[in-house]
Amino acid sequence: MYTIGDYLLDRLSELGITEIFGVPGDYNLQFLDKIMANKNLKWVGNANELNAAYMADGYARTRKAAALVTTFGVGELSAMNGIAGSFAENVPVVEIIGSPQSGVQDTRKLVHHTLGDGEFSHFEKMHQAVTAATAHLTKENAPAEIDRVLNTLLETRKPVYLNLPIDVAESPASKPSGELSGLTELTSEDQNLLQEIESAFLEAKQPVVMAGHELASFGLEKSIQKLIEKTQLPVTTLSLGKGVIDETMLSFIGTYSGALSEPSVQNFVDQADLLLLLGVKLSDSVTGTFSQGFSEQNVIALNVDGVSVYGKVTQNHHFEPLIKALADLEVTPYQGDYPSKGSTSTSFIGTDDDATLTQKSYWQAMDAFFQPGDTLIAEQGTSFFGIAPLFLKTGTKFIGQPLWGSIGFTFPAALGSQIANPDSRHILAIGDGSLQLTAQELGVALREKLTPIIFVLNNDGYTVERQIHGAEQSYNDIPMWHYKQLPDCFGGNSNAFQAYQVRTEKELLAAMKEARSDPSRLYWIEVMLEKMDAPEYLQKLGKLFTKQNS
Ligand code: R1T
Ligand code: MG
Repeated sequence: MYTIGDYLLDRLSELGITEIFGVPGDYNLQFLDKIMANKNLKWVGNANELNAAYMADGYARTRKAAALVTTFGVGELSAMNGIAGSFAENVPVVEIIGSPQSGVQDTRKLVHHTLGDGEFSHFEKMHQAVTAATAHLTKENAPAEIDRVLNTLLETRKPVYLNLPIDVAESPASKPSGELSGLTELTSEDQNLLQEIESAFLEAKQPVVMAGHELASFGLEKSIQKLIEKTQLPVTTLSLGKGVIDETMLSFIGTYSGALSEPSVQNFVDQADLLLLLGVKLSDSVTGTFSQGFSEQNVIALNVDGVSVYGKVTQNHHFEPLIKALADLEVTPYQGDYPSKGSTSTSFIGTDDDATLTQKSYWQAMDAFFQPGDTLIAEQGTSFFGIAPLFLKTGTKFIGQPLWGSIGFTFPAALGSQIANPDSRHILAIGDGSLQLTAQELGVALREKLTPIIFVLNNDGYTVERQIHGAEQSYNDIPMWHYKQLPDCFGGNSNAFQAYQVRTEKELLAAMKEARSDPSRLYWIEVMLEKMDAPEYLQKLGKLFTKQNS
C-alpha cells in the first residue's frame, strides 16, 4: 500500500535528497522502515540529534536540501540548535518528527517524551520561531500540507518542520501530482527594480557588488558569476558568503570585513558610490563589529526576506528570479581600476625543517595546500579567522557558520557535505574546544568510510575566547584529550584512517603530502599550536571587541 510516509519520501527525492539523517525512536520506527524500503534513499543514523541537524545542514549547503528524522520531544529539542543555525543562515533542511498516534494526542494521554501535561503542541510551537513553516500532519491534510511546507522551503531556503504521527505515516495516499516549486516569476515590482539597478549602474563611477551567502542557499553562484564575467564589476564577499564567487577572477577584490579588511579593499568598498548587496547580511563578526564605512544612501540590497533601495524598504519581490535576471541587465562593462590585493596565493615550502608551527606558518601551509575543487570547512575559532582572509581557488566550496556561530557545528557539517558530494576532497579545520562538542560523529565518519582531511588544532583550550576576554581564566581551559587516538577509539582501522600529530613545519608538510596523495582514507591531523597564538585577523578583532566593551 502506498502511504503518506511514502508520499513524503517521494517528495524528498524530488528535492534531490538521497540520504536521510537522524536517530530512531519508537514514534518514528515504522516511518524509518519506509526509508529502508525506498530504493532512492539511504538512512544515515547519527550519534545524537544535534549532530544529525548539523550534518543535514552541511549536506543541504552542498546538495541544496536535506532531511532529518527525530523522535518527538527528546529528539527534536536536541536538534533545535542545529535547526536554528540553518534558519539563521538560510539552509534548507526538512525536519521530520515522528510523534505519538493521533488518538493518543487527541485524548491527551500521559505518554513518554511529553512534559506530563497532556499537551502535545509545545515542541511544534517552539519550532515556529526557527523554521519557515510547520505542519501537523493528519490523514486528511497530509499531501497538501507536505506540499505547502516544502514549497515554502524552496521559496525561502530555510528549514521547515513536519510533525508526523505514526498512524498518519501509515495511512493510504496517492502518489504526488504536479511538481514542487519556489517563486520563479518576476513580479512587476521586480521589473521596476531591475530598471532602477540598470540606471544606477549607468551613473555610478565606482560601483561594487557584494555577493552574499543567500546566493549559495539558492544555488545562484552561476548566475552571479555570469553577471560579473559580463560586466567586470568589482566584486567582494564577506566571510559569511565566502566562496560564492570565484576568488581567482581579476574583478574579485578580496574579502571585505570592515576595518579588518586589507586597507585598499576597505577604502575601495567604503568609497563606492554604488553598492549592490546580493543576499548579504552585515553581522557583527564579519564586519569587524559593524565597522563598515559605507552608508545606506549608496546601497541597493536584495535579500530573500526583503529589498532595500538607498535605505527605503520595498515590498513584493521574488529573490531567485530577480537574481537570475541581473545577468541580463544592459550594463556597460566596468573600465575603472581595482584595488591592489597583494599576493593572492602562497607556495609554502617551510622555512626551517624543525621550525615549530605557528598560526602564521600553519595558515600559509594551508593556503598552499588547498586545491581547486576542494570543499573547505572552517570552525568558529581561530580556524575561521585563519581561512577568512585567504583567496580561494577556482571551484572551492566554503562552509562556515559565522552568523549562528555554534561551535562543534563544522565537524558533522563537513561529513554531511562530504556525503552530499563525495567527489570533492573535504578539508576541515577545527579547534580542540569545538571538536569536543560533536566528536562522537567520528564513529559515523568511519562507518560511512568518509575520506575528509581533518585538521584538529590543539591549542589547549578556547583561544578565540582568550583573545576576547579572560586569557588566563580557567573557564577557557578544556580537558586535554589524546586527539590522535580518537579514530582508533571510534572504531577505525588502518584501512579507514591515518592519524598524525604534528608540531613542526616539516611534520605538517609530510602529513599534508600523504593525505593529498591518498584519497581512500580519512586523514586525522592533530596540529600542536601555542595557547595564545592567533591569526592576525583575530587579534585585531579581539582588540576591537575589548575596546567596545570597555
Ligand atoms: N557554545 C556554543 C554552542 N557556541 C559558541 N560559539 C560558544 C559556546 C562560545 C565560543 C565561541 S568560540 C569558543 C566558544 C566556547 C571556543 C572555540 O575554541 P576552539 O574550538 O578550541 O577554537 P580555537 O582555540 O582555535 O580558537 C564564540 C566566540 O563563538
Ligand atoms: Mg582551541
